[in-house]
Amino acid sequence: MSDINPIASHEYDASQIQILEGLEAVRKRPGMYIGSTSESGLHHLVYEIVDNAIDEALAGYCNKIEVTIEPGDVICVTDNGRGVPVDIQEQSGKPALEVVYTVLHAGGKFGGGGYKVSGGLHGVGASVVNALSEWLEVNVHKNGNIYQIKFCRGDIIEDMTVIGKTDRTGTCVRFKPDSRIFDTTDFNYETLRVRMREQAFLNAGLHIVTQDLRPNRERRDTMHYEGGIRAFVAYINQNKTPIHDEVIYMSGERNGSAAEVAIQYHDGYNEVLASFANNIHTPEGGMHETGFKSAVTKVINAYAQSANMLKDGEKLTGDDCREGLTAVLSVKLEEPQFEGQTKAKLGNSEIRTLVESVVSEKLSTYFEENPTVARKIIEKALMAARAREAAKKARENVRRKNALEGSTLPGKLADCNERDPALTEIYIVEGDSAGGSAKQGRDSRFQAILPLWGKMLNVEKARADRIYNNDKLTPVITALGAGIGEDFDLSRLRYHKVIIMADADVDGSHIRTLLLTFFFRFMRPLIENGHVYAAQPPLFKLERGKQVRYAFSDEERDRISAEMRGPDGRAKVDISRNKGLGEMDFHELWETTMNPETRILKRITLTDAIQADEIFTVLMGEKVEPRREFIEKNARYVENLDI
Ligand code: TSJ
Repeated sequence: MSDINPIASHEYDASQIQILEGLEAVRKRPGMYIGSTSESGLHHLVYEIVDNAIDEALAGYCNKIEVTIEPGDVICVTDNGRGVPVDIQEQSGKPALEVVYTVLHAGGKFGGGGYKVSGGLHGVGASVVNALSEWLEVNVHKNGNIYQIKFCRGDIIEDMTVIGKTDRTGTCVRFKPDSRIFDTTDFNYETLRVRMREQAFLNAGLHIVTQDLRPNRERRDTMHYEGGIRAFVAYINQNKTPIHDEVIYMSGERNGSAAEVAIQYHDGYNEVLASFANNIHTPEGGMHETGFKSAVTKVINAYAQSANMLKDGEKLTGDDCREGLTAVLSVKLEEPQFEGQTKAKLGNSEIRTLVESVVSEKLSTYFEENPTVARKIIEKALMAARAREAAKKARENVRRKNALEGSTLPGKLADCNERDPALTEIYIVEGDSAGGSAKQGRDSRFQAILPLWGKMLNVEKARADRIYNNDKLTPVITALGAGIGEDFDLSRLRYHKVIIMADADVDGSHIRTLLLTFFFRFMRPLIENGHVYAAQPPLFKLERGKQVRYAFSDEERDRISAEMRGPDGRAKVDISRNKGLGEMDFHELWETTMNPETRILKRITLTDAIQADEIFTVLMGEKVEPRREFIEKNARYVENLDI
């Protein structure tokens, strides 16, 4: 180096000092660069390296990436891209490969042939991984040579040298995270696999292989999706029932930015919107999501309007339009601005306009060309809107009632003595006479009784929203004490077991359907948290002399009657079909249906409630055809419904 001019040499030394300070800072405050030194920070190292290979794939030069956990928690990331440049960089007089690993913030964006779009969450790059690794080595296949360089805790310990010949190109990075820095160095294969699968979905056509070579936990997965984000949406919906077969795909670009969107509606209620900017997940949303949402709402309302599907003044809100929607939204842009608490929110406002115009144009066109799908989607949004309206009215009704009457408990409620909700139960009982027996038969220490409706509510004549405005449901809301709809607060629930007690006949099944639908739509957490039960009154009463027993199914009836007849088989056993709750005396009701020692309760699951809701929708709906179909199919259960 003695023949280098002294000024240049001086500059070289100065920049060297700066570099050392840079990586020193990373080791002093690793959290600043990778978030934390816990498990999440550890895995972040892998993403940081993989992001560089993904960038190469985005640039169109790489179609295969392998991520391997080797024994000893060593990570190896390999790609088949062009290979990190190895030529000498003018500013530093060092091989570009060395600069990438030793200069903070030097990403993959050097050289004229670099690419426009780049990931790298905080733009920290490979040097941070190097600084936080006990050792790190890189092999670059390029120009027919294999170049190697080695580092130890960020310091170079072997200059770049050629170690052999090759006929391919690519980069291979191996590193062992520094156990002095990290709380744990035990990699979770599943965490890496899920992250890599997401990347495979986001980069259509890219092959990703993940491997675990650690003893006794060997695994290997290959991931490759030609469909890209369409396949991502299909994957998310795999256990759901889509309401249209095809995933709708839209894309467009402008001024060096690109947007891709894939959507599909299913028959459920959840909305899943997964958004990405430069392949980085943005769970906090941002401008791309804002543009997407406003376009979807606009297009759906415009189509519904032009197809005359809206009543006068009716409008579909954004939430209505996204009920049951699964969407993946991926944008690429030159200078992503990540904001928010966890830097997971996209701030670039130009992206909102791009996504909004892509979705507006492409989705309208899709609707024009696929009117059947458009109608299905709009009908779904209309259902959501009408349920929302009904819920709002019901809430207002309850608020108004409470204001008028105070929050006094309903007069018909026979409350229990115990005050701890975890220990109490409420029986919601169909009919006054059954209500009377239940009040007499109960254990009033912990069982409350709320009789509903002297007579069966004439459900078939009432429209869905009127049911919820119906005064008959107000006592249920006040007795449970936890509010309704958006105001529902599970922590205020007055009884942890809510037991619906209704007959096994048509009227009983109406009440159950109605109550479950009501809970499902307006007190869903009640069902989700397993607080709702159906009492199971016995179906048969068996008598031999003074001996009385009950059976809950045909099989049980036969078994018990055989038992009661005894081995000689000549005794006479009277079997009667239970006529209904109202006809049992209080003692019988307690023994068969209410005594925790002997009763059978069926816990209502969300699936049960969804089923009830569907039955209800068909029964209450304004469409005659599906209702008739339903009734014909289920004639046994709804025989005395008059339509
Ligand atoms: F950054 C890194 F070292 F961590 C890393 C980089 C890790 C891995 C696994 C792969 C890579 C990487 C970098 N793969 N491919 C590249 N490509 C370049 O750096 C490259 C190659 C050629 C040109 C060119 O203009 O000719 C430009 C670039 C950025």
